Amino acid sequence: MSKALDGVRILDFTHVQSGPTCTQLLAWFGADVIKVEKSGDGDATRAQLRDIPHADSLYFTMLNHNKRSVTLDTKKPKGKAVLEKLIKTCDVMVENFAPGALDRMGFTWERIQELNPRMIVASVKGFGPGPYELCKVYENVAQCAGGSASTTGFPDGPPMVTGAQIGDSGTGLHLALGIVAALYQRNSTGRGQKVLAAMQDSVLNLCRVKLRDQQRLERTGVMKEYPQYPDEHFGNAVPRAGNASGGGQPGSILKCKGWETDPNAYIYFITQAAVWPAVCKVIGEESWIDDAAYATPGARLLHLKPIFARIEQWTKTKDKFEVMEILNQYDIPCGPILSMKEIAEEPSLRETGTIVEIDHPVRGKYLTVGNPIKMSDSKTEVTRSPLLGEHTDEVMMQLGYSREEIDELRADGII
Ligand code: CAO
Repeated sequence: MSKALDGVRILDFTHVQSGPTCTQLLAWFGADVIKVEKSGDGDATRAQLRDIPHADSLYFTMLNHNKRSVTLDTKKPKGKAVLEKLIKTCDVMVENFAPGALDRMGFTWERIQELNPRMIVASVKGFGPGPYELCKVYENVAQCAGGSASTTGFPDGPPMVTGAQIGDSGTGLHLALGIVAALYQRNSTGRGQKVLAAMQDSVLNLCRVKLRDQQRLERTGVMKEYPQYPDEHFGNAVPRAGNASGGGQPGSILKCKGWETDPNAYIYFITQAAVWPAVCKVIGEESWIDDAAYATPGARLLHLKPIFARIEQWTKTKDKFEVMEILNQYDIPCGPILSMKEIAEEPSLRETGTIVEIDHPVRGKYLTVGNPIKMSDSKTEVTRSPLLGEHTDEVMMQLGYSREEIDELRADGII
């Protein structure tokens, strides 16, 4: 079967997490992704958080599937000459070096344009143009600068980062969309262009509802679905809302049977207005259906804490899967808090290819997250990540280098 991005060749100059997640997605859509790494150690993540001596780490393997790996010293003149050939034969260069690194290497936008006017140059940077544009940035810096940390956590606690890698993987996802759009535009213009996804911007994009709330707060001085309402004072910035729902339907995380010993015996419970009578029936509070204090969504906002406390009395009598089963009979939206262990073992996620088992020649079998985007005409087959430099000779030959030239470049420490 053909793939959506068949024929697209990516010069993957990315490292760590943000850039590699982007190029991995493009590879899953069928692009030929050539990862260029420093000879010697390659991408630093190959050796980070290692669980098996001498084997590429899970950090690396889980971000670099379906790619080819080439080692190349792009700071030496002979290495630059190889990179120039790659630029001439690729459609997209993706990079997430520290600001200025590509220019210092001699590959400015103008130089790349000279070599290949159709080349799309896609970059992840920590910040867009402005006071912080030269800063190096990792995941949690982006979460803090993008509005996520100040709005995550409990009202009486410090700002909090989330386990979801919205700064790195989130930005990679944004960049991938920019690349695909630029490829589409190139069909009509014939030209490449620069694509920038800044981590701060991407996090902020994912925190859009909190900028909504900032403006609501400034206009009305209160947000009735937040846990601070009605008893506490709102300051001048969006406060942390604990586990309150970010939308118009109040929700909370509630204990289920076994919570005393199981840290994940919880369920997210949403008191959607349309099913309020069903909620009352399920928890045994049928009088609340017509009681003026509870009958309307507006009235309930004054009593969310006691309402969720009463619902929790009920959820505590059942395990989270029983709660889920019962609530779904009434279309009451809810979600069990699943541990990574439960997710890894979930058969339906294996069947859809969302969780995939991969065999690696050095580390053996491991689990990874497959392509979360499913396409009917471009199926993803996840293949293992490349060993460092595994495809150097193959790619060099495709670029027209002879066996002797390759051996000479290797002897010179270029590849
Ligand atoms: N051959 C020779 N040199 C190479 C090379 C190659 N194949 N590939 C990279 N290099 C060089 C770069 O040119 C750079 O050299 P200079 O500093 O002399 O210009 C050097 O390697 C290191 O690049 P770096 O500064 O990007 O790497 P770092 O480990 O110091 O910083 C990071 C890492 C992530 C903080 C930085 O790259 C960054 O801020 N990137 C943008 C934001 C980003 O993507 N952050 C998310 C990372 S994922 O958590």
